[in-house]
Amino acid sequence: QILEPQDQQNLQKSYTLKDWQGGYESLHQEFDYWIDDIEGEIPPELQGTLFRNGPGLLDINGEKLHHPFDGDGMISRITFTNGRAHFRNRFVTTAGYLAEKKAGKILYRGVFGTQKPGGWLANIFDFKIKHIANTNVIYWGKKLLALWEASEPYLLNPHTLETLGNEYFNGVLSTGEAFSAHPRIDANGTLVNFAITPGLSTTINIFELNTDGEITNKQNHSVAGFCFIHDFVITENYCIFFQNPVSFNPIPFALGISSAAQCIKVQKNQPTKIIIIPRQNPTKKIKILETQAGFIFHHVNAFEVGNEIIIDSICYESLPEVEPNSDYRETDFDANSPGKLWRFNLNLQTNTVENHLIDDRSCEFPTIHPNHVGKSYRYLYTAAAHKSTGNAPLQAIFKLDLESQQRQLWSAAPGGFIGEPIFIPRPNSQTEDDGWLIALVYDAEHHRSDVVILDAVNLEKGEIARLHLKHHIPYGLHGSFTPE
Ligand code: 3ON
Ligand code: FE
Repeated sequence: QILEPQDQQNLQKSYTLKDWQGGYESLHQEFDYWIDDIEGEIPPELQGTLFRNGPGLLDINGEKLHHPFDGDGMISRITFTNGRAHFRNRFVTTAGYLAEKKAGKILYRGVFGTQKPGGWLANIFDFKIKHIANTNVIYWGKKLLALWEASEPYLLNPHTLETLGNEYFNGVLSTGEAFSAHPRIDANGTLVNFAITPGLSTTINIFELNTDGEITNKQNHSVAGFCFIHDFVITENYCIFFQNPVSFNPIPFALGISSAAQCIKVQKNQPTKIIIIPRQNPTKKIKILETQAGFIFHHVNAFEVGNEIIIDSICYESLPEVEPNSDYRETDFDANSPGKLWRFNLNLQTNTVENHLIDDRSCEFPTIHPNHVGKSYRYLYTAAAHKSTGNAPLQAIFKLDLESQQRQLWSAAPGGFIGEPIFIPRPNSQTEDDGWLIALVYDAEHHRSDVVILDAVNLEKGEIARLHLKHHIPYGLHGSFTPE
């Protein structure tokens, strides 16, 4: 058999596990400095601040966390001004973070497998989970909010990143009430978010916030069964949730044997329920359609065309189980199923769902032009594997033109590992892809992270600028850009 050059390349790995592992070291220090080690040039029109969140600590005083999603949130802030860039990072000083820092040991159970030391006896009947704030950070209504889907937001000073306390939106949220890490901002400038109240049946809460950061609308809906819903999509008229096919058995959690997330099992052959909730008219009934979709963390976007809703999402055939005795640093990428882009066409007239694979490449952390949220769109960008098939760490940025089907790839392989890219429109841009993509790249060779700025029109011409930080930033989750 004669192999194409691309196949030959695909036979070799684009990374080593050792290089990848370096990005999962804790960062203890908090920095403040102007970035002066820069290749290329920061576009002078690029003005504003990129905020990023993610687990900054992967251990507590040397005791390893079981999973990175259990790590304390650390905010990084990169401010672009007149062709220069300033870096600052601070931990979100949640009560749990401060208590564990003081004690010098793990005091709480985490959702994703971290247990208090001492085995099940030390954890049995302890339902207290550490509230962290590690998943997203948004600047909205002049407030900087660090988000984690199982609790209320943390309010931070947008300049110093000092934690100021929890945000309850003038009492609309109550103590402990959740506010997800995946808000969406619609074309009218309204921020829409949700929260899951778990149980045997689940309540989905939906919030709408005005530009002053006030909650102006709150509705809740009860749906049958347990839900693990991390993200959602909006269109002009609907909020849409994919209820992943999972079962939840709380007994091992109660007995101190495993964490809450370890009690969730994906039911591969069961359908996903697509919950369609009207936004404007709460008296209108919610509609539930079914499809086969595996497991979904993130959606790209959704929009309405006549009687159809079109939704693009990243689907996993199965989820790696976070085994109690496993070490995520030893992940066998080949043994896990990759996340792939799928399109779902929901027909609200016939109540049917069709779906098809958009691309075979392993990807995660999709992003689009902010003005196209909930509306038809042409370009999507996502972190992706270097190779076009199979599962591997995120090392590249993939651009897909949904109209022409053209694909572009910028890759940091073999020594670079990438996080979520953010699309920033160029001021006064006329076309949807006229802007920049900014991402943090962990450079294993130098054990430090770079801020990479790409031209979103053409990823393949290489980076416009690469800003070398003085240190690494552990692999993060989500972030956002504000031109202010
Ligand atoms: O659903 C129930 C209610 C609820 C809110 C039960 C529950 C305990 C699971 C729960 C809590 C969920 C939480 C706290 C989820 C937190 C998720 C998190 C911190 C991160 C998720 C990240 C997702 C992805 C896909 C990350 C991918 C990363 C890479 C590919 C590489 O770095
Ligand atoms: Fe997420």
